[in-house]
Amino acid sequence: MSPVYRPIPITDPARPGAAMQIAGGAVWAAQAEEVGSGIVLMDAVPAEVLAAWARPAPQIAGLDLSRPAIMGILNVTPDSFSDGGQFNAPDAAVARAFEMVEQGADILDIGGESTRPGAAYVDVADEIARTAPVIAAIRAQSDVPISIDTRKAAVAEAALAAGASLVNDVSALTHDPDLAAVVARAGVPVCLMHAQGDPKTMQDNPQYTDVVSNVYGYLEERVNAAIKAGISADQIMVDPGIGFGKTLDHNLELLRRISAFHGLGCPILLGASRKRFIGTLTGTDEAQDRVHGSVAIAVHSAAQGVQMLRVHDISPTQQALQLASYL
Ligand code: HH2
Repeated sequence: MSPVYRPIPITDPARPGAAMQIAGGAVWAAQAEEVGSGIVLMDAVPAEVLAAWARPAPQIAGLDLSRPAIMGILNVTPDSFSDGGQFNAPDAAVARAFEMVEQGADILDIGGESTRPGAAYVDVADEIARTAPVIAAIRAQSDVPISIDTRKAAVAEAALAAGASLVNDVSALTHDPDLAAVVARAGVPVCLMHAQGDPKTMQDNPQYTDVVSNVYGYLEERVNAAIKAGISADQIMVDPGIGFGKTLDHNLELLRRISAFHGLGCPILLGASRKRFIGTLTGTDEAQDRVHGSVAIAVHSAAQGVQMLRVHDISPTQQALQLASYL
């Protein structure tokens, strides 16, 4: 396993003259960490990693990622862990979509299959019937970017035909062998997320030698596979997959060291909103009661240079990020 390096983020207005700007955003670095070893000088970081850190983030679905974008979650499912059953009637889903845009969502992520731990598999036809009409209805009234959260080629194809602009695959193009070609042909961006195991079994006993290095290595391999399948390198986002085959300690370690993923040269997307680890740490059993903890993670992530935050609660996240951006 080759070493993984991480820019140690600086957001302080006083920064060393030699500091480098990370991915064209608000975060800088003058020192690095070799994950698992300790702090090293920038000179010790391989040139290709430094080049990846320095490269400004590309636009994704027309969004400027020099500041973190807010991706609003819309689950049109009966069983999602935090909002399941609330928005599965098409009218309620469309109304919720416009409410999120009004509150400051830059992009909407629409999913028709829950991937929460233990979730059941959803038939392709059902998943299309849940998602495509909602996407078409939003697109008929707005040009807001729309992401389809699916692992399946046929669902992505129907969503793209209905007006979706990005494919968000929690299996990083490993679940359905046809999905990479659909993304490549459409020329749309894709988010590749790390998961250990299938939703049904992933929380059974997740294990890593070093979680940051292992997740990094997996995403590096998946980025290369996506490029090989014809997907443009500047249209790929990466996501460490908080809660997908991870213990509390794994999640925390990934969040603390998330700036490591800038080394992949792709914008970073993070989905931590209302997840179980926030409940475990704060004693909040109900997902709806985890808003403040979710906002704290969003502000922390922005300070690590994360470019897109997938969240349920748009207004509080938007207000917190806006304030942080002035400081
Ligand atoms: N998390 C969930 C679903 N999709 N996509 C990305 N890229 N990153 C994530 O962390 C992520 C994701 C699970 O959360 P949610 O959609 O709120 O619930 P459910 O899967 O139960 O529908």
